[in-house]
Amino acid sequence: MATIEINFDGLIGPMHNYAGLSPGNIASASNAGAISRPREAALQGLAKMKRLMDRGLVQGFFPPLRRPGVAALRMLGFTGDDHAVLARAAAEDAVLFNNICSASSMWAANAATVIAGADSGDGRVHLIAANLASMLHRSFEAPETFAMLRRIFRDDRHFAVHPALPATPHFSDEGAANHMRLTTAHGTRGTNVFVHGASRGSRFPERQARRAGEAVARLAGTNGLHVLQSQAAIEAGAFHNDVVAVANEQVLLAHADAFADRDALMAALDRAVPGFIPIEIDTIGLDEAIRSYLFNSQLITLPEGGMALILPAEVQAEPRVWAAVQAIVAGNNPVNEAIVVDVRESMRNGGGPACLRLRVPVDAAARAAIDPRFLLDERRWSALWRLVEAHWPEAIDARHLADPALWAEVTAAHDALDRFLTEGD
Ligand code: SUG
Repeated sequence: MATIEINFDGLIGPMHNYAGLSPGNIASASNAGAISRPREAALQGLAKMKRLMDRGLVQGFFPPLRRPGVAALRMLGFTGDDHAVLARAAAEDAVLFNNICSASSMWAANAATVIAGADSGDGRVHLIAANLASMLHRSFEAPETFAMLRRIFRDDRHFAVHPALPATPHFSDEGAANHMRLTTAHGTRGTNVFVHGASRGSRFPERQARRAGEAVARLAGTNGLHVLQSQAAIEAGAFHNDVVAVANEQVLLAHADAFADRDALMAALDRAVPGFIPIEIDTIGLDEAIRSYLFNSQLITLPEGGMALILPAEVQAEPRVWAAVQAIVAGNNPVNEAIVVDVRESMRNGGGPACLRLRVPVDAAARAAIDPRFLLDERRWSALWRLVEAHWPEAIDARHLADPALWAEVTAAHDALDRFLTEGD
């Protein structure tokens, strides 16, 4: 079997809510305090996974990290039973409490950076957990994500799972959302592009440090291009590069203003990637790109050949964006299909189809070494669907996260998922 790419989607957790925790992420800020619908959110995510499975792609999933994050609160000195820990934190530090309630691990593109075996120094697939140091709520994910990745990719002959880099602004790392791989085929040696920000007096935080990409490349034993994101993109709300660019095999689809030095990047990729196909879009503004999340689509290779874009439904609401999609699909390039999915609940927190998944390229032996409980077939997908329908809360009011009845409901949902996962042990 040739090397394929498996998408691992974050199953949207039962605590999914809109607390407005991410400055610079315009959707998150503008929906602060809104009512979320965790059950619908998770079902939307599962429906997206099924669309890819139905096209013959291998699909995996990451279970949501447990929230509210009692473990994080214990590390910060809160004691007692779980209820006491949560009650005290809610009473003493409402801001901290909201942060440990975020279901943000759903955005699996931020879980880790993945370096393909064909590019790494030792032939193994390297996964470097992201520290997510720039946002408090996301920083709590790192140690738990590392443990989860170790569990799923535990076979050291095929995978090397690294803990997160030091959690300081110098190494601020948001994972695969700021990494692109260009190559002639998934199994062929490729060129890794690490995109970063820089302190430029932007009104929004620059969430990825150059040193993080450099350290990730060293850890995986690979080289790469380190590319500065344009300030205009960050100012427009592109808090991650994957909001303005996506790559797959030899194709780079990007907004024309995504990078600080577009010419240098295009020239370097032209030299490095045989058959490089840039698709640059300059017919829409950065604002339209960010409202619609056109570039936060998944660009996938179809088993029968050719590529498809998995786009959020919001692209259809913007006539110029939808026209751009039609032009891409009709153009002289491998992208010949547009598949529109509804992930509105995640979109309202700034997470489109691409944010929800981590791409892991594997050959046959590495694929066989993955813990099969985290790979989906029809039966396991249906079981997850039923589990979500039975246990995920219907709605959460972000102003009432400190309600013990909600903690109990969400804990029961996590327990049900844990039982499902340990059945195979
Ligand atoms: O880190 N939103 C996430 C969205 C992440 C999207 N991922 C990618 N672009 N790959 C973030 O800003 C919002 C949570 C809140 O506001 O409650 C949030 O964390």
